[in-house]
Amino acid sequence: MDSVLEKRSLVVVFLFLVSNLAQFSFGAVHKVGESAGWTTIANVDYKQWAISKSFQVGDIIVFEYNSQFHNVMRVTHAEYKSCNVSSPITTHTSGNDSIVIDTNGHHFFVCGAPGHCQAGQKVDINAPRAPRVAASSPLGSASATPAPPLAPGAPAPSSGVSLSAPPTIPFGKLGCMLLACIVVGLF
Ligand SMILES: *[C@@H]1O[C@H](CO)[C@@H](O)[C@H](O)[C@H]1NC(C)=O
Ligand SMILES: *[C@@H]1O[C@H](CO)[C@@H](O)[C@H](O)[C@H]1NC(C)=O
Ligand SMILES: [Cu+2]
Repeated sequence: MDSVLEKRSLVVVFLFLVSNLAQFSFGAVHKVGESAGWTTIANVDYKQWAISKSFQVGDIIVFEYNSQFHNVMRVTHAEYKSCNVSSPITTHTSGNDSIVIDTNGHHFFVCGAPGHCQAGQKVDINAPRAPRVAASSPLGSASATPAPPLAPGAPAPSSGVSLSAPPTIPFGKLGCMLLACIVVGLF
């Protein structure tokens, strides 16, 4: 009896730790345009690139480019849409700019060189409030569906937990509640 309970609580503690590690892990680094970088000559579809990524607060966006020809300007949504670079929020010109995504929501970047934004050198970095479940790995979204809720007292699942996809926050809360139940049950 005791050992079953112990095993179960160990599993729950483990899952709880994993879910929290995933939540508070260090920010991922995303290089805009991958090897092509931030440019107009490679015909990079920055919209498609951004859609294929999962951005979160704390992530680092790297713009790598030839600073003789390009720059990076953070602009408003309206300015992004109209490629208006007359009053950017911030301007980066190093040629190797690391920008930390420090808030949820959309972050709009364009190149300020004449005609470049119109030619498609613009990117919308969206860090949604709830972390996207879609896997960012090239292997595809193997487990895009969230785990079904656990019935109270049901044994914790020993399989079906994918380490490639970060656990969702409700799962962490559920793990927390289960942990509390088991701790209370032990004493
Ligand atoms: C560009 O944006 C600035 C500041 O938002 C605004 O004053 C200006 O009218 C805009 N220009 C165009 C052509 O929309
Ligand atoms: C840009 O900076 C990163 C580190 O921040 C470095 O690893 C990379 O080599 C740099 N790239 C260039 C072209 O300097
Ligand atoms: Cu440019």
